[in-house]
Amino acid sequence: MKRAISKIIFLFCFVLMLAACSEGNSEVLETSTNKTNSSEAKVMKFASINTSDRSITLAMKKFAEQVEKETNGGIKVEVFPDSQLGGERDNFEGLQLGSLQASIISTAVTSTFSPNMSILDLPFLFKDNDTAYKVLDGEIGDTLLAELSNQGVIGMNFWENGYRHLTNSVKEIKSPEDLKGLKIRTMESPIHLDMWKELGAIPTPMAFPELFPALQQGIVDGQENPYVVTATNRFYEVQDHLTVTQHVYAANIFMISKKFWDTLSEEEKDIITKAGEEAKVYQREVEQQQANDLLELLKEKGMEITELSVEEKQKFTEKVQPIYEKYSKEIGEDLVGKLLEAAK
Ligand code: EAX
Repeated sequence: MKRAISKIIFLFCFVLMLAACSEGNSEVLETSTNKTNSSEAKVMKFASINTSDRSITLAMKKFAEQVEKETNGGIKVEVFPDSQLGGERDNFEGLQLGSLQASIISTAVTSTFSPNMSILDLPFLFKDNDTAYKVLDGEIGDTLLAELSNQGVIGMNFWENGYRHLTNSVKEIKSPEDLKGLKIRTMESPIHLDMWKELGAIPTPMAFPELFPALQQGIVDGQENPYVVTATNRFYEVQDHLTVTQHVYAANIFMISKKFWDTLSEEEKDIITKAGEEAKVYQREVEQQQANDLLELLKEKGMEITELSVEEKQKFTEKVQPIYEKYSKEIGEDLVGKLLEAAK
C-alpha cells in the first residue's frame, strides 16, 4: 500500500515536472520568435553556377555589400557560387517558388520558361560586345526582361557570359564536316540543340554541374563555353582542342524572385536596382579582363587554339541559316526582324 502511494506521488511529481519543462520550453521558443521578428533582416539568397573567382561572383559580392550597406543591414545578401544551390533550371524554379531570391541565369535556359528570350541566342548574331550591350540594354532587352514577370521572375538586366567557343578532346575542328559523330554537350535549350544538329554534331543537353564529370568520363567529347568558363572550371584538364567559333554571344540575366520583390519597400527596390546596374557595369569590365588573361592561361595549360579564317567561319554561318527561318516563324518575324536590324 505504502509503495503504491509513493509510486503515485512520484508519478504525480513527474507529470508536474514535465508540464513545467514544456511550459519553459514554449516560453523560450516564444521569446526567440519575438526576437527574430523584431530584428528581422530580409535574407536574399543569391545563387550562380559560376566559380568564386569569376567576374560574375565578384560582382554578386559587390552587389551584396552595397545593398547591405545602403539598407543599413535591412537586407542581407548571401552569395552562393559554384552551383551550390543547383543548376540554372533549379535556380529558376527556386525563384518561381520563392525559395531562392536572386540568381544569374543564361538567356538559353531562361528561354525554356520564356520562349521569346531564345532570339538572343541566335547564332552569329552580335558582331561585337558593344553591339550586344546596345541591344541588351535597349528596348529589345527591356521587352524580353519584362516578359519574365509572367513566370514569377523580375528580370533586372543582362550580365556577360561572353562569346562561346567549341572545345573537344578528340581532334582539331576547322569545319562543320569535322563535327560529324562528335558528342557535344549543349545547354538545356532548344535553340542550342537545334544549332548543333544543323552543324552536324550529336548534341547532348545537360545541366552545367554535370558537365565536368561528363567530359572526364567521356560521356561527351566536347562542350562550348566562353574562355573564362572553360578556364575557371578547369575544362582544359580534359579538353585538348579549342576552336574560336564565337558562335553565340551569351548573356546571363540577373533576376529576382517576384515573391521576394513584392515584399520590398519602394526604397529597397530602388537600392537593389541601382546596385544591380552598378554590378552589371563592373561585371562586364572585369569579365573582359578575365577573358584576355584566361585565354593566355588556356594556352599555357596546353590547349591547342584554332582560329578560323573568314571563309572557314562562313561555312559555319551558312550551316545554321535554317535556325533563323525556324525561329522567325516560331517567335515572330516582327521581333526577330527588329532584332536583326538593331544588331546590324
Ligand atoms: O550561364 O551552361 C553553360 O554552359 C553556361 O555557359 C553556363 O551555365 C553559364
